[in-house]
Amino acid sequence: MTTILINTLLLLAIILMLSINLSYFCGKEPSHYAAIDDERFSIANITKGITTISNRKLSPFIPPFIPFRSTFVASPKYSLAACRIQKNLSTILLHLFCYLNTPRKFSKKASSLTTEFKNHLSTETCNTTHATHIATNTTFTTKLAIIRDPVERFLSGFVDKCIHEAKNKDSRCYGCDRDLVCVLKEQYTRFQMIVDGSLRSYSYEDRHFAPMSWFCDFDPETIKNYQFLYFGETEEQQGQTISDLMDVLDTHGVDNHTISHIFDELSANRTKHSTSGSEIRRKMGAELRKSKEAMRYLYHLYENDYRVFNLKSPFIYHKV
Ligand SMILES: *[C@@H]1O[C@H](CO)[C@@H](O)[C@H](O)[C@H]1NC(C)=O
Ligand SMILES: *[C@@H]1O[C@H](CO)[C@@H](O)[C@H](O)[C@H]1NC(C)=O
Ligand SMILES: *[C@@H]1O[C@H](CO)[C@@H](O)[C@H](O)[C@H]1NC(C)=O
Ligand SMILES: *[C@@H]1O[C@H](CO)[C@@H](O)[C@H](O)[C@H]1NC(C)=O
Ligand SMILES: *[C@@H]1O[C@H](CO)[C@@H](O)[C@H](O)[C@H]1NC(C)=O
Ligand SMILES: *[C@@H]1O[C@H](CO)[C@@H](O)[C@H](O)[C@H]1NC(C)=O
Ligand SMILES: CC(=O)N[C@H]1CO[C@H](CO)[C@@H](O)[C@@H]1O
Repeated sequence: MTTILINTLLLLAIILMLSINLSYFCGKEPSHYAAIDDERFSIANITKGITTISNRKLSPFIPPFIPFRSTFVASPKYSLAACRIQKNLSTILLHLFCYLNTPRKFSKKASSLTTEFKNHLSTETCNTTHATHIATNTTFTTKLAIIRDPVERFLSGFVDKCIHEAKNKDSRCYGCDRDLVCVLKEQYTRFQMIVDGSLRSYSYEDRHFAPMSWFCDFDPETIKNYQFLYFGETEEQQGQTISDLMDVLDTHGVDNHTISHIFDELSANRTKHSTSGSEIRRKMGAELRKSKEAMRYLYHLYENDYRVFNLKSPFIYHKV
């Protein structure tokens, strides 16, 4: 009898959650999130009770820590390694680590860490820069991962894959043709299938939209071995990430000359690394905020990422 009661309560709670009016970016400042007004009514507080007692099948949230193939780079010399989560930044990380692993003698010309750099790096050095499963490898005293706001990450991926790349490839983003809800819905279904083991082959889109907590061999234990750098959306935040990264290099004995070179490269080309300033990005962001359905999918897809990485969730619970 108590089981029935608990189940009924659970159902009610879930229905209540589904009817939560989500809003996003309520503030006037588009690059900042509106904070959760009242802690007591925070989604974290409400869902905490539910997710701990309900089984996975009942929860509409995509769970964290599903193992997903990841790539890593390492510089054993500096006892430093990193997990590459996001495509764009991951290219930079690869080049940066190649640069660290390349003997100091190489020419000034071969200095650009972003686009041209890779043409000058030795393939051999870059090959050995790749690593596997760093999370528990004690060779590296610091394991880095760069994380980004989950909704911003989705938006950036959407603009990049589902708008720009889809221009030359109709099948891109499941043929959704710029439709946010269509992509989110498809992705939500696919991730649910991945979670319950019924989907075996992953799409290009899966890799870009999967929750960050699925990467890097993260689990509740290994995640503690990582040092996180946060990649924000504003110039200032991105500048901060770069300085944080330089501090890490400094701590690991990278010489000043190399650090200042890397710093100049990353700083000069910083704005190119993100699409946060683009017109289309703003337009899609506005469209996203207006769509309740899109917001609900985002909430179910990424709320766990906000929790796992201790990021301020943009989803607001409104008292009803
Ligand atoms: C949802 O919340 C927003 C912001 O408070 C409000 O403008 C909108 O009317 C609400 N929608 C519903 C259906 O309650
Ligand atoms: C959750 O709600 C309870 C009861 O209202 C409150 O005491 C607690 O501080 C809240 N915790 C968080 C994390 O908001
Ligand atoms: C980096 O920025 C500098 C200065 O704007 C530019 O000259 C250089 O070509 C850029 N490098 C890359 C790889 O984009
Ligand atoms: C680097 O790796 C690629 C792909 O794995 C391989 O084809 C190539 O031969 C390697 N080059 C060197 C110099 O090891
Ligand atoms: C740790 O990483 C180093 C360098 O990449 C590698 O040689 C070693 O085999 C790794 N150790 C384990 C236990 O994976
Ligand atoms: C390198 O930087 C550190 C701290 O910024 C400074 O104390 C040191 O003198 C610098 N070394 C050289 C060789 O410039
Ligand atoms: C360094 C790098 O790969 N930058 C890319 C980031 O993504 C934008 C948008 O697709 C590209 O234009 C940049 O080249």
